Amino acid sequence: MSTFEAIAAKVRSAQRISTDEALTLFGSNDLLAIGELAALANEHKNGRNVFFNVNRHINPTNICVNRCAFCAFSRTSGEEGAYTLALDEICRRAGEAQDEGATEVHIVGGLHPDLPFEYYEEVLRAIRTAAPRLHIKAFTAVEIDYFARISGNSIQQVLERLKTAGLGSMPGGGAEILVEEVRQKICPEKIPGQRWLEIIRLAHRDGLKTNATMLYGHVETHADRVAHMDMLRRLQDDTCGFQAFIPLAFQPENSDLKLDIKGTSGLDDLKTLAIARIFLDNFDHIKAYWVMLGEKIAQVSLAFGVNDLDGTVVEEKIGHDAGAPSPQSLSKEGIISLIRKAGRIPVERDTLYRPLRVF
Ligand code: V47
Ligand code: SF4
Repeated sequence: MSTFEAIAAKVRSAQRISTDEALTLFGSNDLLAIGELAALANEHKNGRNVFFNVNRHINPTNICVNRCAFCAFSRTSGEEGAYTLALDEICRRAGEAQDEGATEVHIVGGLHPDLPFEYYEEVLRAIRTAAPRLHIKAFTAVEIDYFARISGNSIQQVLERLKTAGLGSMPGGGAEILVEEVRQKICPEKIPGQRWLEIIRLAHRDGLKTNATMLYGHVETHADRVAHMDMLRRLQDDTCGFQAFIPLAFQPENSDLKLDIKGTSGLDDLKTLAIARIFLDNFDHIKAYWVMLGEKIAQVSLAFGVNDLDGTVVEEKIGHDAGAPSPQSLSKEGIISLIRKAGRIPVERDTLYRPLRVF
């Protein structure tokens, strides 16, 4: 196995590290040394700029047939707290976001047992009419697979129809940990990891950019995290369609995964973000999602290889239903100040990472 010094030499000369080497980094407790390497890898790509965008999350329904064990957001139809937003309400929220300066809506929801595929096309069309300036980033690979099943369409047909209705790109959810043994424990009803990768490959081939997430801090091992990132790195070598990698720290409250844990540690969060920056040499952006990390760790992560902060959000349900202690939203000024105080340059971007304004 490589020593830390051998790995450091590779990172300094911009060479790719192996899965074994990533595991060595996970086994090390020298967080600052790992962070320094990640910061270097990031500086090569992004200098001192840190991206953020102004967006709003809308979750049209929390009714979901999958009921993943880690998910505190989903409900069964008829259960207390189950909801489905009316199209008018979705449009109202999108319009409000546009008026307040957002450039993106982020739309994901449960796999509803009764709504037809046409409903989701309607959602996109209605947003496009109500808020034509917003980029619509919507639907995970898990939802796309479900739409294909309920409509009898192929994945390609579903993607084409959604693009026609206004889909601009896709978020990175549903990946969880792509290793099958882990999925069997945390989300047995969800599509297999290989299917997630297949759908993302088709989306990339179709010209859609996507993100990739990793839900960590539950039953998975370090080897599982590395295997997950390796699958993403291989796909990215083929397609170049991923924009950002977003590690999601597991929030344990109200979830059916009865683990004796209080959530991830700050050390694990920073180490995971830093190793992701080092290992995923073909990803341009590593995004800290402050909703799951908390504002303070998100800010510190900017010295550990992270170059993208998500976002202003406004209202978030998935993490907060699971007990995330972070606030519901961060103002644009709040994000700018957080980046500035970390000694970096805040750059507002659009969904496709075109700079809109340097602060
Ligand atoms: O897929 C569910 C995760 C994801 C919990 O692409 C949980 O820009 C932690 O994917 N604790 C949805 N995480 C959110 C998501 C996302 C968020 C921000 C930006 C982007 C992007 C994507 O939330 C799900 C699942 O992995 N999740 N429950 C929980 N208890
Ligand atoms: Fe449904 Fe997604 Fe929650 Fe799983 S994570 S139960 S698919 S909403």
